[in-house]
Amino acid sequence: LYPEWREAMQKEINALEENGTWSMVELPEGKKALGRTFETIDPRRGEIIARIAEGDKDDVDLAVEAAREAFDNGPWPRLPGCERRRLMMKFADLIDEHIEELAALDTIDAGKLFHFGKAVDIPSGSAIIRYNAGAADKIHGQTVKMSREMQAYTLKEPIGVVGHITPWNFPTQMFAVKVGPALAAGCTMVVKPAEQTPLSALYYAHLAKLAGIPDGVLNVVPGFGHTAGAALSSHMDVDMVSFTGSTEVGRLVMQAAAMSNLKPVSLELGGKSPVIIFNDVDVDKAVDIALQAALFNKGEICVAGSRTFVQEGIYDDFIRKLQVKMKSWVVGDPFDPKVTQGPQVDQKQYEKVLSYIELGKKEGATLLMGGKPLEGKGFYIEPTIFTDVTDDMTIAREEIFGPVMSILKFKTIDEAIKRANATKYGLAAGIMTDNLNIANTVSRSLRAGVIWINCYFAFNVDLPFGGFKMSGFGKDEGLEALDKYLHVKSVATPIYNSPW
Ligand code: TXE
Repeated sequence: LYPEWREAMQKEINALEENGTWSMVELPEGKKALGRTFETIDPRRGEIIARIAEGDKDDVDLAVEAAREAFDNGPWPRLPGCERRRLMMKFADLIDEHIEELAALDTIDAGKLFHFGKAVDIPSGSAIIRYNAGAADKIHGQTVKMSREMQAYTLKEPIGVVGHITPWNFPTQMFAVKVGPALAAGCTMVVKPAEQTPLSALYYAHLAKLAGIPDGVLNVVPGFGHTAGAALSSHMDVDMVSFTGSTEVGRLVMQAAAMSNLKPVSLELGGKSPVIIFNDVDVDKAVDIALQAALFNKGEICVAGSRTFVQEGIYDDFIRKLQVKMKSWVVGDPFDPKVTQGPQVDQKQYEKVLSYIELGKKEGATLLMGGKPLEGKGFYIEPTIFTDVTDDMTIAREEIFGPVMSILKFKTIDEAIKRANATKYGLAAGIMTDNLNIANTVSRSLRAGVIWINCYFAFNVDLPFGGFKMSGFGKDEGLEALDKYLHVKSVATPIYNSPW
């Protein structure tokens, strides 16, 4: 870690110890914390960073109780929107003031690139909070003239107590895209961060409190999925669940919601996104984009461009240029600014990725480069590129969630569309061509929630994000995300002696 950062953290820890305010939660009388903890691991060395309080069903019950009370009787849903906006803006400002600490927490907890975190992850988190803060006082219904004798209007009301279950690959953005719109809508909430990366979520809760967001509005319960996560999704007093994670667990969350109080759910799940590169492109540029699409964030991103379709006319040139480009790809400690790829998040994901690499070799794909773990401590894997991949191979069908690029050759536009769509997922897709007709035809033909033409990862707070098919439903980001946390109520009333 950077010495200045360590010093600042130490000061903060000393102050907390002196004030005796280590526990930020005052438990109601008669309730006792269970005192169980779990370890969070630094993937750079596989060593323990800290022991975290392990929330279980009882803790989720307490947090939901607090959120319920804050929703039913507290100020948050009743504040004028501009007041919620003011407090959320303060929250966003505090995030910006703590960029360094937050980026460092996500680096030691998730193995993410520190400099990228400082420049992009954390500022985009505060931008998401700010965007939603700006919407907090612009939540409107409609007026409807039903007939000459009847008129009606709609009210948009906060949906209630929300459960947010988040994954570990983007601890900050996942927290912000869920909490931001729910806060703006006037909801209260319980966040269950991924057990691999609970640190920054706890820090965000601390900053929200400093910003003046009232007690009970934003609760964070770290813990495991099958206990704390399951308790949240099956809770009778939670009015909605917003989940990001694997398709398998998304199904469990939906099932729990259906079997409890039929709460609505939004699911942002896995993907197997295609990047389709046509003959007419600038190959150097295409290599840059396709490489980032497949390997960015060590492949731990739901929209990873993990199937690279290259048209036969440029195939050989593409492979040659890719090999040259890979020489500047550096795997190592994510605090080092020269490094482009850090370690996988934990032992489980590390082993999962290595087993997919073995499957790729066994099923007949050509290993162009990489394929091995790095020697020494930590969950580092060489960036791995397979060529001659065919659609039926496991590496072309299943989400690997690691630094593995699979290259597939195609001949015609129709063939590319058909093969790109031949997946149970539908999250994102990349198209690279200078031909407008091809770009338009292919973008309309792909069954995916996000299409990037001549770019990749073009996220924006104002652009709805979410998948089709088994990649889930419901949007994070954009004003669509706010709508998820609002009920629409229709109010009708007769009108007498209307002239019209
Ligand atoms: O995901 P889980 P895991 C994919 C990716 C990855 C695989 C497994 O392919 O390799 O999923 O990762 C909580 N009820 N994605 O096992 O288990 C869990 O505690 C309620 C894609 O880490 O889905 C965590 O907070 N909650 C994805 C969250 O679900 C439960 C990002 C996600 O963990 C639960 C992450 C249960 N029964 C993984 N079980 C994306 N879309 O970006 C677990 N959880």
